[in-house]
Amino acid sequence: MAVLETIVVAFWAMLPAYVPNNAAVLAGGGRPIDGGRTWGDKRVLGDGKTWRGTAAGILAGVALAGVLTLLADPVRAATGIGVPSFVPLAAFGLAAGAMLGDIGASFLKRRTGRRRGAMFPGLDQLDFVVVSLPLTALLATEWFFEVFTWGVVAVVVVLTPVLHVTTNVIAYRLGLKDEPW
Ligand code: CTP
Ligand code: MG
Ligand code: K
Repeated sequence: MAVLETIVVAFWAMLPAYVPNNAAVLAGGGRPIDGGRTWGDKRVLGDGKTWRGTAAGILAGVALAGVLTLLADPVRAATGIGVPSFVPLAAFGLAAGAMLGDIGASFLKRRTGRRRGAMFPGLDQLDFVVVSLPLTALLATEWFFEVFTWGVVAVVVVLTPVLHVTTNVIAYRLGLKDEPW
């Protein structure tokens, strides 16, 4: 695969994992997942991880995978780039894995004494990749290894932090997010 094609495929394949975080920011609020519970003197997850945000994030990711699946054939025909369609378990694995990774990151942040909204460079940018890819490999194994070649994975690891930083700065400037990370 040519470099440009690999980049397009990686971005397309990861969109259902990228969008849940942004949807959660827009939809978040209401009851926190940890119900306000603490472990030791610190919250388990904190007020930044809510049921509503998580559900909206997963739904948005799965819905986007559905739209991309409808678009895959026409885009392939028009551009010759082998963008993938999504089987249902892949869509769910990418979206739910992204939310799960973000929740896991909050757990680690609270354990390490970071308050809600504090930054954790590296983890903030890659938490959702670290869980969404293995979960998808588990749930939709055949699909995963067909789409996520080593080249695609390498692009994802480089591209994701760049996109994450860019979208969060934009969301912050628009007043949608409290911090630019
Ligand atoms: N959000 C949510 N549910 C999620 C993830 C995010 O409701 N599962 C919403 C919350 O309103 C949250 C905002 O999106 O404050 C920004 O998300 P994020 O940066 O992940 O959370 P933080 O507030 O920074 O909290 P933490 O320090 O735990 O990451
Ligand atoms: Mg944050
Ligand atoms: K986060």
